[in-house]
Formats: sequence, C-alpha cells, structure tokens
Amino acid sequence: MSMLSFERKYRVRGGTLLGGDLFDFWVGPFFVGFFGVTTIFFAALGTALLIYGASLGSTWNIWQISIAPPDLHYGLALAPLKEGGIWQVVTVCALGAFISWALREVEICNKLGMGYHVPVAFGFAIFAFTSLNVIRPMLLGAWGHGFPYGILSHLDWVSNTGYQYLHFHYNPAHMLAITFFFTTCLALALHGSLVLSSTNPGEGEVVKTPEHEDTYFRDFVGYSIGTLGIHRLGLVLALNAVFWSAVCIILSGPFWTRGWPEWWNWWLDLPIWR
Ligand code: UQ1
Repeated sequence: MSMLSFERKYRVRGGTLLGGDLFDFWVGPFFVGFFGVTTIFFAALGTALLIYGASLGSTWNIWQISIAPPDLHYGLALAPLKEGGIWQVVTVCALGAFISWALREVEICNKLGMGYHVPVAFGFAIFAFTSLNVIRPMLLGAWGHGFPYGILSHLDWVSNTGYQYLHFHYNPAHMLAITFFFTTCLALALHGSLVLSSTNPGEGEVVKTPEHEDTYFRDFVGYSIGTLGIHRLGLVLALNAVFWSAVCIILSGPFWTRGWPEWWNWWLDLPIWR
C-alpha cells in the first residue's frame, strides 16, 4: 500500500477517548480502538437480528424483506420480538453502531491532530436517522411511527408519510432541504469538474495550479471563493441539506398535523388584505 511510509509517522499511540491503550492498535490498514470493537458488536448483532427477522417473514426477495416497527397500540413500550421488538433492538444496534463509528472518527482525529469536522458532519447524518426513528416517534407517542427496515418498504413509508400531509413539497423546511441538496450537487459538480479540468490539461501539457482555478471563476462569474472556501461552502451546504431534512420531518405530525399546502394560509390571513 503506497501510503504506508507516510502513515508510519502518524500511527501514534494515544488520543483514545475510552479504553486507554487496550484497543489502541490497527488490523491491517484499520484502526480498531474501543469504538471499533463496539461498532463491530452492534453492527453484527443488528445484522443478525435483521436476518432472523427476515427468516420469520414471507420472502427472501432482497427488495421485499421488511422488518416493521411495532403496531401503534404498543405506544412507546417494548414490544415482543416478533411484533416489532426486533425493529426496536435493531434501532438500538443501529444507533450504537453509528455513534461508535463517530467516536472512532474522533479518536482518529486526535491521533492525526486534525479538527473534528468529519465526526461532526457524520453527526448530522446520525441526527437525521434519530429524527425519523427516535425523536419523531417519541413526540408522536408510538414507535410505530418509525420507518420499517426494508428496501422497498422504507420507500413506501416515505411516500405514505408524504401523502399524509397532502403535498409534502409545500413543507417550508422540506423546500429548504431540497434547495440545499440541489445546491450541494451544483457546488460539487463545479468543484469536481474544475479540479479535473486543471489536473488533466491534455496530453503533454503541465498540470495547472490553483491560481488557474481562481482565474477561471473570476473570468467566468467575477468571483472565486478559493480552494479552502469551496470546501467550506460544500460542507455548509451539505450539512444544511441534512439538517433541514430532519427539521421538515420533525415538524410533520408533532407540530403540524394538517396538509402542508394549508400551512401557507398564514399568507392569506395576514391583516394587510383586510
Ligand atoms: C471557486 O471559486 C474555487 O476556487 C478556486 C474552487 O476551488 C477549487 C472551486 O472548486 C469552485 C467551484 C469555485 C467557484 C465557486 C463559487 C461560489 C463562485
């Protein structure tokens, strides 16, 4: 592996949050750590439970397998394993694995003397999952409001939940989230294409510098955000996309129960029309 000579210098002891030196080692290219062990534990247990749940179901068709949350009448109680309990334990395993993964990222940041941008960014993704299957179900009073673990079934859940609010595109937080997703795509398309164009100038030509990249955008739109700036912009756009997605689903149900188009009546209800 070509990076090994560089990595040797950074494969340093310490920086762990828990377990001290006990799990402070690598397996091949992978850092283990206490949270590497807990990630494997939760991921293995969760996967085994999903396979057990699938074995109780009526199909092995990968698209159709679904592990459903408990019926609404169980509220926020624990349900029997075969009646949504598997979903509940899998949800705990998923959170255990996701949070372990984030903390393992923190330990690696510590070793390398880096900022915590990567685990913080991943934390937004964990927040999105938590919004759907923990925060919103708790606010609504039943685990049955979570989405099922299945490829097609979770898509059906998204569709049904959307139509429950008549037209989800009128949800203002959903509008913001979509706009951030699209703008993230635009920014990465501009950035990826700019970097490739300057590093692939053509047969026999020298690779171009960041000054060429700045100049391209100054010529093109009169402004260059810079090589560090474009990555800051990309991160801010991507995190906002995830954040507003979480907000838009938490609003739906706990804070707004009618159709989203109706929410816009606040505009027609402004006293200025009277
Ligand atoms: C940009 O200005 C820039 O700085 C040189 C980059 O860095 C390599 C980029 O990737 C992009 C896409 C831009 C242009 C971005 C804006 C907001 C004008």
